[in-house]
Amino acid sequence: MLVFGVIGIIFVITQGALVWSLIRYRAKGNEITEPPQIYGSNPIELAWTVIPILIVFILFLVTTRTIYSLDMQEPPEGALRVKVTGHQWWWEFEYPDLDFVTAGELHVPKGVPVFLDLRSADVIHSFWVPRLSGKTDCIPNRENHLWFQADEIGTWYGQCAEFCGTQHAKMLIRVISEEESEFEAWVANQKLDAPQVPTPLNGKEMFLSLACVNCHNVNGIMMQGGFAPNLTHLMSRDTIASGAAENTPENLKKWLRDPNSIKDECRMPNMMLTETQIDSLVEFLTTLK
Ligand code: HEC
Ligand SMILES: [Cu+2]
Repeated sequence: MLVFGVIGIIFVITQGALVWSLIRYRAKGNEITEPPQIYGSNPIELAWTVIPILIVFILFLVTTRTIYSLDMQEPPEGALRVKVTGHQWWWEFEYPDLDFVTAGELHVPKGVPVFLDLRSADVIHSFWVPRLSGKTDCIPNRENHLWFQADEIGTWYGQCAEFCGTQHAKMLIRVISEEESEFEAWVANQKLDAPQVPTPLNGKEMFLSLACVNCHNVNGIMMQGGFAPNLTHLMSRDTIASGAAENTPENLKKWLRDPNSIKDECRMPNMMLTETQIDSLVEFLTTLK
């Protein structure tokens, strides 16, 4: 507001002088006379050098103070902490104080500061949800920080903002801010192991028998992966592959038939599965509520 006030006053003075000169010195009739030309008034030269320098100096002081207060390196009191890891081409969200991990969609409670530790598993990515905060890079072997607070309920769309390879454009972010109680319910569910539901088509056995488990973790069922999105509560997400497609059984089938059909060259290989295998896998995946 201070900066706005200062530039507002300058705007009114300069534009006022301009308009006043236009009216006061406009040509009358056909007579064109040049107004007096004045050179080298020391007091005036001095004034319009020193005053702008002072103004710029004050603006510099107040903006650096604000920049430093935004560039917070320690979480503010009561903040929710999330470790964000950028992968080619998906986002991993770990809640260290709550002890679970998810992917693609970041749930936060409304009105609570969220403090992010930003890292990368491979190349440089950049976390950017424009309506919540500025962008901050995720750099391998380095930890950057970012914090934001969503004061309204809603879904806030974001995007990796540092070119990171072929599927950079499909490395989307969704931040879902919800009422405290809804968030608590979501957390309680995320902390649970995968539900043990019967799968008549042998979906679970199929999943365990294939290479899926080398990359994906499903808490309570198989924990030797970790290079790929944790699937324990896959069905609690609205989208798959970091926003590349809606999370529907049809899209899961399409994904398993060939992940490249949704996200070309992505880091999940085409597993050359048969339709029977796919049906049985999707049966299992859709139990992961
Ligand atoms: C070589 C490692 C690897 C193997 C093997 C693998 N996946 Fe994946 N999977 C990935 C990666 C990496 C992604 C994320 C791709 C992206 O979004 O760019 C992924 C994404 C997914 C997703 C979307 C998850 C989400 O939250 O968006 C599902 C579902 C999935 N895989 C299921 C499977 C199943 C079922 C199998 C076994 C048939 C399997 N995957 C085998 C690496 C693997
Ligand atoms: Cu990117």
